[in-house]
Amino acid sequence: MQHYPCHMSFKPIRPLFKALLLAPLALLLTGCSSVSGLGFEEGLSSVNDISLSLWQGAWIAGAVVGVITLVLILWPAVFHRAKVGQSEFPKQTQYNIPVEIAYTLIPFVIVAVLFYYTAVKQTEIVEKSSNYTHEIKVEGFQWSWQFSYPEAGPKAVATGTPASPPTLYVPIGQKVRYTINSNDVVHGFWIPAFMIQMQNLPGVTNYLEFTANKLGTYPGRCNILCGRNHAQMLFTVKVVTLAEYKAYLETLKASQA
Ligand SMILES: [Cu+2]
Repeated sequence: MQHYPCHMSFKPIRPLFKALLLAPLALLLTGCSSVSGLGFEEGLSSVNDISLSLWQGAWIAGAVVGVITLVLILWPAVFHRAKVGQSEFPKQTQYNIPVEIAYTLIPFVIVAVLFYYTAVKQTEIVEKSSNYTHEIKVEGFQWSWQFSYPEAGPKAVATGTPASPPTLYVPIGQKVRYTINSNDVVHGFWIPAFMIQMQNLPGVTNYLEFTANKLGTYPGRCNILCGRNHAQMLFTVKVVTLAEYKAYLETLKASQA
């Protein structure tokens, strides 16, 4: 058996190695305390509030897996380098059943945990209630959107075109049920800031209920590739006060008369 003076040759590397290990950890810890949303804006909609802990948990889980993976990569690279003057090929370990079971099971457990929490939050987000106060119909078509407000009668309809994208008016603090469908192909009703997306399917009606909690204007998109002019399926979401919302519905009705 050959003896290598490890403690002699690796001393200068250790501080660097420690720094490499601590840097991502420090970044993670400072990130957690200063930006609790980790890039996720809190309080914009009821959906943001539901999925915030999922978002944070996924980041923390990703960071833990990332740090462990980094250590596993750096450890052999630093401590198991070819020694000076070493000529023999290192011992090879193959078909190690416990190790193979471990690296099959661990990713499975990670996916299962993420899946479980995602399913719990998704169930909460898509839950249908009877206590919503407004209903808005969202119809996707090639290549724009039609928003209808049945509470103001059949004339309260805003139809967009690619040249003139429509605006979806939403009353602040009010639970709205969105009735989502399509009259041609599959589209995707997506408001990135609100963390919501639901497919518009021809022949199927989907429902989504949420409350917008902050006044403002937010971009809306189609996020299903639906044809040549998919990129033009833009819309704007305007969160307004209840009085402004009602006034808007009246002007909408008047403009259709
Ligand atoms: Cu589309």
